[in-house]
Amino acid sequence: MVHKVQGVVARFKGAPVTLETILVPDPGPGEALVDIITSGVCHTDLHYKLGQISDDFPFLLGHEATGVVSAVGPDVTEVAPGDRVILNWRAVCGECRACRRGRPQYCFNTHNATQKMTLEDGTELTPALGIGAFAEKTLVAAGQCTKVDPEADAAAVGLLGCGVMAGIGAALNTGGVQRGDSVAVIGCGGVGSAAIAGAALAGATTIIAVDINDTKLDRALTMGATDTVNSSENDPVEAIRALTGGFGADVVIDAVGRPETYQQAFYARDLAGTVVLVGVPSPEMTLELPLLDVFGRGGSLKSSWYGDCLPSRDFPMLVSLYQQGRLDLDAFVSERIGIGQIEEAFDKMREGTVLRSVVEL
Ligand code: PAD
Ligand code: ZN
Repeated sequence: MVHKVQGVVARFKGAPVTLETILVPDPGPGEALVDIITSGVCHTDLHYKLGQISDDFPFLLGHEATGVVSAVGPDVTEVAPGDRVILNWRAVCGECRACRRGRPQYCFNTHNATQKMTLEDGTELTPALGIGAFAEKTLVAAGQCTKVDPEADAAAVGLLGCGVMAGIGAALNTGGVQRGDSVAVIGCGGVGSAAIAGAALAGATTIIAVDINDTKLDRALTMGATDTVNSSENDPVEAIRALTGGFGADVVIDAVGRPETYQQAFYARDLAGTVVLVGVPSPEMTLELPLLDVFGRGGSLKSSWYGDCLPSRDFPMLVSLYQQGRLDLDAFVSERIGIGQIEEAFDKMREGTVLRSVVEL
């Protein structure tokens, strides 16, 4: 059976998104059909719409989602109809060279549903990050579903499906933030704020929030930041050094992903410190650094795919911390909107007035 539902589609590069009827097939082998409850609006959705990720239009947008499994393919055992799940975009294969070496968080062969969702005229859709959750139903690989406690607020925990997990994981998993560390986070949107919350969770004692927007900086203080720097007014490298005894931070997280913010992160860390790039650059961006500085400053330069998370390990743990009141996921939900309000949500994201708009289906 094919399900006819409403979904938010980006048809052409830069064109406003449109609400379309889409066709979603029943799950085949290895697949799960999910009724979406909530889906957050992430900057990555905007990157897709602007053609900054690929040219595989039309895209079915949305990927930070909580849902309920409504049907599964014949061989699926990990989830069952009725399960409350958070969707993830890195279902591990278990067989690639990373998985075989016991590092499934780096899986080099993550997969999505095999069958395609389409427009009514048969045009195949490319689901954002292999999910496509601004839709009443979506089809994913069963491994993209992680079962969580249905009592937890869907809008809040669904954000673990992308931006919030990427940020927390950038601090905890990729950055390896330790008790007593100093941490600076450049860019305090959904991802950067989550990195701040992650650094606080790990016991960092100095957490410096850097942004060009004072509203974001004020909010960062409520997420665990101890200091703020408006980098449109002050040199962030000097400011971070001044706040860390003249040395720089142990871990600097770039949650913007531009050559200039990466360069700030590179020079704002202490000797032997760590830089984590979690913001996603666009294809035309390049970086030039003196190689002697790369050598002389030591430490490590890391990129963070999805916070190097393992959804089966990290989602239930973070949901539990949320339910215990130790991780304030509610603070990331700035507003709850309808499926027809994605363009307004993109505008608010650009203006910097929201951390996350969350669509309720
Ligand atoms: P957002 O738009 O909510 O936040 C971006 C923040 O950066 C805003 O607060 C801006 O004010 C701030 N900013 C912009 N330019 C600068 C600058 N030059 N200096 C300092 N601050 C600046 O986006 P988001 O938090 O949803 O996403 C941030 C990035 O992370 C984006 O590139 C997104 O695609 C990426 C991302 N990566 C992963 C991953 O797995 N690596 C996952 C999810 C999102
Ligand atoms: Zn995202």
